[in-house]
Amino acid sequence: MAVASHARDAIRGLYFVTADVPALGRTHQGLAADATAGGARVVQFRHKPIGARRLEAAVAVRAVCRACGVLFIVNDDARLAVAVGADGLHVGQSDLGALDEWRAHEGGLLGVSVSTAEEAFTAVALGADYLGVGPVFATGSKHDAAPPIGLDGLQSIRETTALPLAAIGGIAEHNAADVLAAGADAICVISAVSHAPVPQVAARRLADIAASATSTRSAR
Ligand code: TZP
Ligand code: MG
Repeated sequence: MAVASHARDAIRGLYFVTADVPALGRTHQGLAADATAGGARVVQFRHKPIGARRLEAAVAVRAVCRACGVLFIVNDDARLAVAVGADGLHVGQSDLGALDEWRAHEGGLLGVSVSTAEEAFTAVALGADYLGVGPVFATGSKHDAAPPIGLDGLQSIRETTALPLAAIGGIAEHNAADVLAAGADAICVISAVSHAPVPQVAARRLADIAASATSTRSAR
């Protein structure tokens, strides 16, 4: 099966990007378990500090994903993605150097973060299987995030490509339907789940919003 058609099927609904929140006693693994129990279809392991605990946490998140058949993606680090047998690698604009190492890993998905139509064209040319688009709204979860592109920015990228789009940045229950209506295939969140009073409930609500947007779209 072509990777692109695999991605079309895989990158939709709720896409959870992991975090650990020590102040709330929340770990990558625990939050991945909550998100998938709530209906997340994709989990991306994202942990910036490099060290032994990173590998340990990645392996634990992989176990959660494997147990429920959810797609497991690793952020930034192609070597880690290969080492833990990830289904995909997700890279930002500053991590495109990781691609050669990942390409050797046949059949794995490649996601690339983009904020503009130009970056989207380049990512498509580089062989991306899906695009992470954002930040759509202001976010407190990424200190070096680009300025928000808004729903208009998302829509303009939607017009450039048929690749699946995973929208990210400040997405939560109150704006998720608008993001999906603007053309996102998946809603990608960190804090809307990781900082929610009950992460599993928050994930379920977001997954339900995505499911009803998808069924409205296919009924048209
Ligand atoms: N890339 C663009 S915005 C962002 C990343 C990783 C952070 C999204 O986090 P949140 O809490 O869902 O706004
Ligand atoms: Mg990155």
